This record gives sequence, structure tokens and C-alpha cells, in this order.
Amino acid sequence: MSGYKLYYFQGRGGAEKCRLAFAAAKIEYEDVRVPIEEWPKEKASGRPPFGQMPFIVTPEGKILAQSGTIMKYICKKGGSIHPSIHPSNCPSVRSLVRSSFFRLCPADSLDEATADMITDGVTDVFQQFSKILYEKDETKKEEIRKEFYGTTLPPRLEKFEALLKNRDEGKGFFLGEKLSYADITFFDFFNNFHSKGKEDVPGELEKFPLLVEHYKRVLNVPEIKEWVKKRPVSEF
Ligand SMILES: N[C@@H](CCC(=O)N[C@@H](CS)C(=O)NCC(=O)O)C(=O)O
Repeated sequence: MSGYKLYYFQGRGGAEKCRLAFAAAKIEYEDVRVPIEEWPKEKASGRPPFGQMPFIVTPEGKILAQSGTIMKYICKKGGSIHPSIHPSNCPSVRSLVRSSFFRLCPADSLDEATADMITDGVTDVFQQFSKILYEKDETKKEEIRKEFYGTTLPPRLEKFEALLKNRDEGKGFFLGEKLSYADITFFDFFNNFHSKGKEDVPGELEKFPLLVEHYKRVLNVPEIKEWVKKRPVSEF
């Protein structure tokens, strides 16, 4: 056990992209599922930085919140080849590392910014989508749903497909040959919130053949596949 602890409620929810990152990075962790009745006490303790979950406690006892931050941090930790040849302390292998060796988090700053751009783009879409989840009035909920799936999402998916196509004609991942946290974020939005954690390709991607293949490609990364198959089954 590496000593990482991830805290979240029962279910995939906002923590699942962190769990996918732990799986892809092959970092062991304790998947702490806080019972809802215990949450007020944990929140009041002041330990979660923003009074929210997910948060992690690192082996050094440091605490980090924000799902995107945690996901990227874990990808960076799991993505270093070996500390002794990390580009920051071994300039002679910098270009080699940049060009071919990264796993999950690119060493090149422009590639990293590209992964961040895609991740932030998914967050924008998620913010629009979450209005459906939070609306209590059924009539308004239906209106928001129609607007999201009819008007908001399709042109965004066109843009994501074009971004995917920028590298290797869209036959790989968002940064080309290697999986990164950008792919994990995009996959999680559809697998978690549309396919309800099942392996099916969600219908929303149907008109975007490159995105359909990308979804399958991410799902078929052995570490991702293994986690998706063994994780606890839940509605959310
Ligand atoms: N931006 C944050 C949002 C975190 C968030 O909204 N967490 C919710 C659960 S998904 C939460 O902790 N709700 C309980 C509360 O606020 O008391 C992230 O991405 O981690």
C-alpha cells in the first residue's frame, strides 16, 4: 500500500476520474467511502480544504482537494519514468522524455497545456450538464435537458473530435500515442454520467465516429478496463 487515501461518498460521482487515474498510474490507494451520516462530522473537522469531497491524504500527510487537481497529480506521480531521469534533473534526456516516454502527464509544457485545455473544456460541458442534475422541477429539468443535448453538446463534441483529429488523424489519444489525464476526463464524463459506469458506448457519441473509437480505446487500456470491471456497482 502506497499510503494514499481517497475520500468520497459511496458511488462514482466526482471522485471517479481520480480512481481512474490511480488505476492508470498503477498507484495503490485506500478507497475510503464515507457514509453520508458521517460526512457532517468530517466536513466540520476542517480537514477537507473546501469542505467538500473528493479529497486525498498523501503518504506525507498532505491534503489535496478538487477532483481535477487530484487526478492530474496522481497522473504526474504515476507518469514519471524514474526520478533519476526526470527531465527536470537530467537535461540530457529532456528531449527523449518529451518526445516519447511520458505516461499520463506530458513532460512538454505545450502538451501539458493542451491536456489542461481539453480537461477544462470537459469541465465547462460538465457545468452545463450539472444543471440537469440539480434542477428539482421536472418541467424545467426537461427543458434544460433538451437545451443541453439538442443545442449545447453536439457542437462541443464536434470541437472535441477536431481536437482529437489534430494528432495521428484521431486514431490515438488526445495527445497522440499515449493516454493522458485529458483522455481520462473525457472518458469519465461519458462513462460515469451517461453509461452509468457500464462499458456501453453512450448514444450521445454515436454521430462522432472518432470519439466512439476513442471511448473504446480508453476503456481498453488494461488498467482502466480492470478497474471498470472490478469497481463497486452503483447508480451514480
Ligand atoms: N470542484 C469540486 C467540487 C466538489 C463537490 O462539489 N463535492 C460534492 C460532492 S460531488 C460535495 O462534497 N458535497 C458535499 C458538501 O458540499 O457538503 C471538485 O471537482 O472536486
